[in-house]
Amino acid sequence: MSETLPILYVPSPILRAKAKPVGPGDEDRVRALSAKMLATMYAAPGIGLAAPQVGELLRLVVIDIGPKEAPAPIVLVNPELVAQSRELAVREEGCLSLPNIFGDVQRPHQVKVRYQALDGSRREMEGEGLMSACLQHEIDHLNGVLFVDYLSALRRNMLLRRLAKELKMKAE
Ligand code: K1U
Ligand code: ZN
Repeated sequence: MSETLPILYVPSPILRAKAKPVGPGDEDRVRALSAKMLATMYAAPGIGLAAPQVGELLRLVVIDIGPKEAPAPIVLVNPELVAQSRELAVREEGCLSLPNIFGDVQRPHQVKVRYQALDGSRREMEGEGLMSACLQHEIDHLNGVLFVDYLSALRRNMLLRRLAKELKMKAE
């Protein structure tokens, strides 16, 4: 198992920045980083992780929504949302960068995502339900968007204030 990385919490400004595309020549760095991201995601535990959450402003995401007994990791390099259903679904989301904060988010029920695999090959995948929410949540991270941005300002501010208080108490 690879080493794990510290996860950044809100209000880190890195979580609000736009990540840069992975380019030619980044292969070794991205392979090593994705292994550490998967180890970090499994240890958290979580079902997804985007590179900015571990301080790397790169368009790189890892996902595994499967059961613990049958790991099915997916590494998405430069993922792009290319299609989405009109049908919407509401699901409760959490975020490893917002510990113990949960909220109901409405998003397209189905999406199609184009990305590159670690070997540079071009791929497409479709997801619905939890996979769709996870793909959208992780791609949002690459654009500096957090799930709380979809909540009302009142609810978002209440949750962010609660988190700030909890993190301050933990640090004392
Ligand atoms: O990106 C992240 O912060 C990870 C996040 C992904 C996510 C969760 C829910 C909906 C959409 C995207 C998480 O993994 S939060 C933790 C979580 O959902 C979970 C943890 C353990 C078991 C099952 C789920
Ligand atoms: Zn998140």
